[in-house]
Amino acid sequence: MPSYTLYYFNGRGRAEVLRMLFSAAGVQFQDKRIEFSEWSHYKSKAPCRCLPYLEIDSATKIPESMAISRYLAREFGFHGRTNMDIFRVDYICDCFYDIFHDYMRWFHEKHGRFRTGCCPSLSSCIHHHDRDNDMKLRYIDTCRRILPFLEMTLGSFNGGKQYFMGEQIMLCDMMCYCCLEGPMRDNPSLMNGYPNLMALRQRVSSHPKISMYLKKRSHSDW
Ligand SMILES: N[C@@H](CCC(=O)N[C@@H](CS)C(=O)NCC(=O)O)C(=O)O
Repeated sequence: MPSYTLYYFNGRGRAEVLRMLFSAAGVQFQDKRIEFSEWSHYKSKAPCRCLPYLEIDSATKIPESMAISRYLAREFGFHGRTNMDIFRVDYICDCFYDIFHDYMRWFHEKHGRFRTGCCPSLSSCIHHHDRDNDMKLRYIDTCRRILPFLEMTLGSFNGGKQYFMGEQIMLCDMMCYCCLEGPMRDNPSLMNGYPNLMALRQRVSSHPKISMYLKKRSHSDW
C-alpha cells in the first residue's frame, strides 16, 4: 500500500470526501491541515496553486479534488465495475460537485478569503457586495436546477431505498453526504422536499466505517 498525504486547509471543504474515502476503505493517510496564515508558504508547492492535493509515496502530487476522489475510488472499489456504472457514479458526483463548487466559491467570497487586489474596507465596497450577491444567486440557482434531478435519479433506482448504485456504497453516495454538509448548515431547510436524498445521507452516516469516522473527526466550522 502506498503512503498518502492529503494537503488541505483546516476545514472539511473540498477534502472531506477524500478523508471519507480513506476512512470507508480503512486506509491510513496523513491529514495535513494548513492554516490560512500559512497558505502563502505552501501555495508555490501546490500543483495548480490550490488545495486539496494528494501526495503519493512522498513523490507524486495530484491536484483537483474530483480527480483525486475518482483515483481513490478506483483504488478502493467505490467507483463501479462496468463503464456504464462508472459513468453513472461520475455524473452523480459531478452534479453534487456543481452545487458544492458554487457554494464554496460563494462561502470563501463571503468570508473574504483568497481575494487578490481587494480594497481596504470590504464592508463598504460595493464591488465585493455585488460579487458576493452574484455568487449566492448562482449557487441558489444551481441547487434549484440539480437537487430535483438527483432526488428523481435516486428515487428511480429501487425506489430510493438503497445507495445510488444499489447495495454497495460508492463515491457518489459519499459526495451526497459531504457536499451538502456546509449548504445545510447555512440553510437547514435546504433539503426540505428531498426525502430520498435525506434518507441517503442518513444511510451514509450509518455505514459502520463512516459512522466511526464521523464520530472521531475533528470539528471545523466549514
Ligand atoms: N477545482 C479545484 C478547486 C480548488 C480550490 O478552489 N481550492 C481553494 C480552497 S477550497 C483554494 O485552494 N484556494 C486558494 C487560493 O485561491 O489561493 C478542486 O476541486 O480541487
